[in-house]
Amino acid sequence: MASAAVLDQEKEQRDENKNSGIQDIQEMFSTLPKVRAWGGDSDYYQYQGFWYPQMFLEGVIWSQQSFRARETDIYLATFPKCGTTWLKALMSTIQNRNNQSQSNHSLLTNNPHECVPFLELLAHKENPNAYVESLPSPRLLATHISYSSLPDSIVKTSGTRIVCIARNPKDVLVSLWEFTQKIRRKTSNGKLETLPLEEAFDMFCKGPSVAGPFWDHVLGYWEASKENPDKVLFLKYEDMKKDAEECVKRLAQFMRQPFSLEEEKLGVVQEVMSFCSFENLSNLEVNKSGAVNLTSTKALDNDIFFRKGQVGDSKNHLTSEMLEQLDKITEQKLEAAGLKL
Ligand code: PAP
Repeated sequence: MASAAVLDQEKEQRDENKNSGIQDIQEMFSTLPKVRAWGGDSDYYQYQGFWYPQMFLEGVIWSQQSFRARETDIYLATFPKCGTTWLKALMSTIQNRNNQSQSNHSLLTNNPHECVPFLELLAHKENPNAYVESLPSPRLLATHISYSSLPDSIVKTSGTRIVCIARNPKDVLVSLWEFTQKIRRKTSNGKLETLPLEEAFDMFCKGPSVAGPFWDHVLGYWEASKENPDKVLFLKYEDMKKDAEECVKRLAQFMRQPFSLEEEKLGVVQEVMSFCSFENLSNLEVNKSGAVNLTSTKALDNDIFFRKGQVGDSKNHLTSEMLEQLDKITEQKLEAAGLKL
């Protein structure tokens, strides 16, 4: 057994490594373009063409340096506010449908973000490498990292599967703005920092937001799905709202956990869909009153992940000029690649 002195020495060494790691990262951060955005308490840094708040970026770098994918891993990759919470619920329900029923479903007691963690935020766990290694296969993880910055091993490991969901950017902007309204920094007199919609619009169009620019982010996954449809499945929030059944079946098939004919006959697909619907999830007690610790420092109320869950709410918030401008950017950036949002 190791003596207390040896353990102390090892701990000192670990702390030293950790501190020098932090110093390296801080030096690297000081070379990156940076802005203060979205009324939050963190700077946003531009790294490999995409913007991340410091906590996310530390995780992006950790995952690039240390994370090892497994053949059986399944990833959910999203730009924020495109349907992450919904897809986390659906994917974990599809994956666990044989071990849980409506009465002992893990989503009855956990927000979808607890069931499927964000890879980059696991960096802030006490021992992230050991933690990700301890997760049983097939691992289900989510990420907001751009396709071009994903850890090499996710892209190169032939068996890994990546599901991406995208959404019309006008609704994404409004959803993001409404979400940010609820988590803004407090000023010295205890009031929330103001975040005018015009300012959010400007930031969103220019790029700085979590994993922005939006258009480059979705384009990366769209192109990867065209190149390798067996590895990357590209879904749209609006299609899911229109025909969830078809999307859920495709999703299960892609996850290598297709619904059997027997399951289809028994109505399991409809059960999964209705359990994960906005109406059901947003009315669960856990999502009305609970909170989730996405990082070790910040707990978020579960209800902020459920607002309206509708298509087209942006027209109730954005001016016609804003709507037009966003349409124009979307056309310019995505049309040539054959992507319509
Ligand atoms: P995240 O990336 O921060 O996790 P994400 O879940 O992608 O957020 O987006 C939240 C949006 O999905 C919200 O949209 P809204 O602001 O326009 O209303 C939220 O209401 C919606 N949402 C959450 N759960 C569901 C669901 N089960 N079905 C449909 N939409 C949902």
